[in-house]
Amino acid sequence: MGMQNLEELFQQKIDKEVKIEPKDWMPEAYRKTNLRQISQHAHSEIVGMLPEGNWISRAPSLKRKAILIAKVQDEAGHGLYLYAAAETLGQSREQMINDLHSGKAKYSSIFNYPTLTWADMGAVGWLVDGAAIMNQVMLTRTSYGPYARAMVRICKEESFHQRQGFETLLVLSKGSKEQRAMCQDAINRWWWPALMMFGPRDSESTNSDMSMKWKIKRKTNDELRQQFVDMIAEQVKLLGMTLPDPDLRWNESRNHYDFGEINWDEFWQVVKGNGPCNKQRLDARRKAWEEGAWVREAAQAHANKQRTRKKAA
Ligand code: FAQ
Repeated sequence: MGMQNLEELFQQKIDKEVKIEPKDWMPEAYRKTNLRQISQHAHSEIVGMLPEGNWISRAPSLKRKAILIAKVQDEAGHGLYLYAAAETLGQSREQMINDLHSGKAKYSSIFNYPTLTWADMGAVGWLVDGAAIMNQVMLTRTSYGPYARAMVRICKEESFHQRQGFETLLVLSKGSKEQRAMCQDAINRWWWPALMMFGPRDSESTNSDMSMKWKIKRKTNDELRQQFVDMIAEQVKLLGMTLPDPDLRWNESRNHYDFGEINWDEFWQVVKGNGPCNKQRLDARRKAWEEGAWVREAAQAHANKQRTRKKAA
């Protein structure tokens, strides 16, 4: 069968909502963009453990500490399902991790901001996990089977993460004057970076057209960002707090909230590696990889022994 026919059949499958599975024929560009997105998503989950890990030893109570540990552990699990999904596209996990450590692969801009106070744990849960879910609910229906299936479980866990973040802030919002100020300050610092998580404006989004055609993405960056603003602009009222945007207001004719201009310079600086914590995050990951070498070697030696024993038996 000619290449063109294969591509037509492939697109027909996509249009009929048939999932693409690892052994199916797929255009090389489809394989590559899935590998890019899934591996970057996996890296985000793993790097995303660092800002929250920072507060495990300082959580204000045993209960809060147990919750935070569970959340950070969930992120590790998400990273692992996603690496496994990406591996089905023919790249080894080691290669993906090398690409992260060398700076070749991206991870979400959001994790290059510092977590300065306990209220940041609430703001990260509410806003960062909130933005993540908005994007990931769409991805449960993405066209590549292994990615879609990983997303179903991830979304269940993320919704618990978002609720715990909101509840953390709700407690602070009812607390002392200092606690309320800490809550507002965390919202002020995380709001704009959370909006940047959805990626560049549609007009600047290089991958969107093909990803929409192939149903890897089902909503554009701007559509998801708007949906997120509409949700958070209402939820913030329950906290008795405000969002740091003087242009935020309900627009009757659009049936959406209008909001101010994102600082795209800042976004691209962070994506290029010049955000407040980029260096710290990559250094931490490289160090963890080096210090974990003996565990990987021991696991490999054990697997080899098992194999030789099985052969001998
Ligand atoms: N940061 O053409 P597009 C989490 C890059 S949630 C850095 O629009 P695309 C949970 C983009 O890669 C966070 N780079 O790209 C958690 C591309 O460059 P490339 C992770 C960004 O792929 C919570 C270029 O800009 N979630 O981890 C960003 O169609 C709390 C042009 O952009 C996901 O990864 C950014 N924000 O759309 C964990 C979801 N935005 O690759 C711990 C899956 C864009 O061509 C604690 N990913 N770029 O060199 C996606 O849905 C998509 O990849 C988008 C970007 C929507 C992020």
